[in-house]
Amino acid sequence: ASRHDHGRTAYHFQPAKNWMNDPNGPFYHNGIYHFFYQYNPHGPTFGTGKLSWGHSVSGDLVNWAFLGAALEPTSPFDADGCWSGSATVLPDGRPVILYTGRDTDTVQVQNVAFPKDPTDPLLREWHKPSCNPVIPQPADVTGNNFRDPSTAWLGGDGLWRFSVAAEVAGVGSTLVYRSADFLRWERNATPLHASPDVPALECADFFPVAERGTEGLDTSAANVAGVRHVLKLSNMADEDYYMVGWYDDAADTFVPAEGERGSDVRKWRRIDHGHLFGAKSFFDASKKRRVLWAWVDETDGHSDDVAKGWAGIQAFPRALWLDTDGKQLVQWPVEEIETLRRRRVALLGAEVGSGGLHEIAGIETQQADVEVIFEIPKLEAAEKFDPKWLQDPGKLCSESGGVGPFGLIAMASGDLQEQTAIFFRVFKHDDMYKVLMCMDLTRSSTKEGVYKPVHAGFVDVNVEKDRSLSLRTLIDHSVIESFGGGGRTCITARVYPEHAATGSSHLYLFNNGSGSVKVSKLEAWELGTASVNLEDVSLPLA
Ligand code: DQQ
Repeated sequence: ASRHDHGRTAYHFQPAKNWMNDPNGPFYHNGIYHFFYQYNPHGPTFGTGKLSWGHSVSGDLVNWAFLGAALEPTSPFDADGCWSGSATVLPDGRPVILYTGRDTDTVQVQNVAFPKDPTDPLLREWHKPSCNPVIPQPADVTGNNFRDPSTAWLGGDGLWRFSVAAEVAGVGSTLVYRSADFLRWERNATPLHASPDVPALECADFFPVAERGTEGLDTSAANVAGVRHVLKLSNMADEDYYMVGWYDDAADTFVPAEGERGSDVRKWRRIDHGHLFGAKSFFDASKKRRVLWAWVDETDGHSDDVAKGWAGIQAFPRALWLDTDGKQLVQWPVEEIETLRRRRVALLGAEVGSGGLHEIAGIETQQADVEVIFEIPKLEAAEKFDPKWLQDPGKLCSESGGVGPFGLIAMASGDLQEQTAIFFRVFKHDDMYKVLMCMDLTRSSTKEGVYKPVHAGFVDVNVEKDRSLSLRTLIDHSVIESFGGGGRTCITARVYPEHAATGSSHLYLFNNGSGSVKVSKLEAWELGTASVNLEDVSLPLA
C-alpha cells in the first residue's frame, strides 16, 4: 500500500476522493440499489456552502459505481448547500427526494427533487422544481435547526407523511408533515417526539418493524397488530439513539415502549456505542429486509484528511430487525458480504486460559470477517456489579478479573505495540448477569493526534441461559465494526495503526479473566477487495 492509500478501506463505501458525511436517500429501484451521500466535490473537508449529493449505484450493496452529483447547490433554495434528506419510492415506482436546502440567506428549508427522466435506469439526473422550497422555515423554529427530512410513508387516509427534526422555541422536536402530492405540506400540531434536553437533533429516521421475525417492512406498511415503530434521532456532534414504540397513524403520535427512559434521547438505546453518525435505513423490497447505512467519520487529524485527499466512510450496510424483547434492534452485516469471503481459518473447541493469547494465523487480517462463539463455563467467578459503575462503563473496560475480559485483539503489530481489543466482561448483578462489551482504542495507534477512547456498551442477553456469547468483527484497514450478542450491541470505530502502512497485522483471541474461556467455534475469513467508486470502472451491476 502506498502512503496515499494508507487507511483506505477495501470493502466499505467511500468515494474515490473528497469529503463524505451523512448517508442520504438510499432506495432500491428496478434491480438497482441507489445510494446518495453528503459530498463535497471540491475537496476533503466539510465544505460549508458546497455540499452536494454524491450518487452511486450497485447491484449487490458491495460493489459500487460513482455517477457524480445528483443534487448541487445551484438554486436559490439550496445555494448554500444540499443538506441531508431521504428518498421515497412512490407506488407507481417513481422515486422522489426530500432534502434540506440552505438557501441564499443560509436558512434551512425543505425541498423536493424528481428524476428528470424516470425511464433512465440509473436515474442520473434530478430536477428541482421552481416551487421549492416546499416547506419554508416555520416562524417558531429557533437556532436555524430545521433539517433532514425522513423517507415518507403513506397513512391510512391516503396522505403522505414524513418526519423532520426541528428546534421549536428551543425544544428539540420531531415534526410530522402531511401531503397528497409532495408539493403542498401541512404540519401536524403534535410532534412525534419533543425534548427540551437536546434542542438540536438531526437525521430523524422513522420506520415500522415486525414484532416477530427478521423480515423488514416497507416504510408505508399497514400499521396493524404485530407492527411496532422505531424513532431514530442523531444528537448533534454526538451519537445516534433510538426508541421502539407504537405509532398512531391517525393522530401521528408515537408512544415509546420504554417510557421510563424519558424524552432525553441520550437515555435511549444506541444504534452503535462507537463513533458512528447520521444513520438512515431503507426497505429493500428485493430481499424483504430493512437495511441501515451510517457515516463513520475520520478520527485522526484534520491535516491527515487533507494529506489523504479524502475523509469519511460508511459503515457496512446492516440488516436490522426487532429483537424478541420488543425493545431493542438487532443489526447484522448484509449477507452479500459473504461474496467477498476468501481464505478461511477455523477453530473448534479451543480453550483460552487465564492470561492466554492465541494467534489466528493463516489469513491476511487487515480485511477480514471474524465470527466467534465463546462458552462461559464458570459464571460463579463473575464479579459483583456496582450500579454506580453505570456512570462510567468505559472505566470498567480497563479493569480485569472475574469473567473476562475475553475477546479479540485486531490490527495488532508484531510486537503488540499497536493493538485494538474488542472484548466482553461478565458481572453478577442481583440474581442476573450483566454483560459489558468494550472496544479499547488506547493502543490502536502509536500516532499522535488520533482520537483513542474506550467505547463501551452493555449487551442485553441472558448469558446464564445461553451460557455462550457471540462476537462478530469486521476489520477493514482503518475501521473495525463489532456486533456483540448476535448484533444486539454494536461498536464501530476508526483505527489508524502506523504499522499497517508497511506491514501486515495480527489477530488474536485473548482472555485476561481469572478463569479459562472456551471458544466453541471461531471462523475467520480474509475478505476480497470490492469495487467501490473506482472512477475508471464500468458499472458492476448484477
Ligand atoms: N449533516 C448535514 C445536515 C445534518 C448533518 C449537513 C448531520 O443536514 O443535520 O451535511 O451530520
